[in-house]
Amino acid sequence: MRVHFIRSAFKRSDFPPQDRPEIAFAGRSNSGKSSLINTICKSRSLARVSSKPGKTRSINFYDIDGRYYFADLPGYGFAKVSKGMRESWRSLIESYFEGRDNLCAVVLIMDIRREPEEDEKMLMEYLNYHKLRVIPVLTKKDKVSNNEARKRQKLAEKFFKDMKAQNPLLFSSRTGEGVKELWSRILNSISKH
Ligand SMILES: Nc1nc2c(ncn2[C@@H]2O[C@H](COP(=O)(O)OP(=O)(O)OP(=O)(O)O)[C@@H](O)[C@H]2O)c(=O)[nH]1
Ligand SMILES: [Mg+2]
Repeated sequence: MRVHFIRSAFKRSDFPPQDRPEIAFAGRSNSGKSSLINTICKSRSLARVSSKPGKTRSINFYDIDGRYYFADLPGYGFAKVSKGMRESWRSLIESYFEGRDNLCAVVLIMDIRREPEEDEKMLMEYLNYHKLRVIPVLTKKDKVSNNEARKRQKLAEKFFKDMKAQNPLLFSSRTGEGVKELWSRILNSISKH
């Protein structure tokens, strides 16, 4: 697979043309979005993995094999950032979701150790309103025991069922668990778009 970084977008006019299927990756800051993109692209350094959460302020676009775009969205849910920062996040995200017709699915990434919260609920309602397909992923599975993972998965299943979304899949960027299943869901959403 040939993958490369295209650009960081801070406004609509920076977005690439809508000439191919696109998949977006959304989730709380520090949930593991960039790591997941690197893992499924078999690249160590395609997407910048942050040591400081909430650093990504732009939408980062990647070219996947000249066939698709991946969009790494800035993380949400940063209690520590200013209101001004939150507003600029909101306006960038809204300008992205409103009218991105080539967008086939949004991979919603959650740290398996966290329960879905108000932020996830709001994002899900927003995505449902825009009739966007959601692929929920519980990542960092290697951080918990299998027992704990099952417990977390059950909780998340209920949440996503209530939100009329697919069942979440278990993933780990450390072990590669879930990579095949995620690709199959991504390709499925592209073929159905
Ligand atoms: N053990 C483990 N650590 C992970 C996994 N995925 C991500 N991490 C770690 O979690 C931290 C955050 O990962 P990122 O991929 O930068 O998260 P992000 O969602 O892109 O963060 P922002 O861009 O700041 O919103 C890093 O220290 C990663 O090494 C995983 O599956 N397992
Ligand atoms: Mg990131």
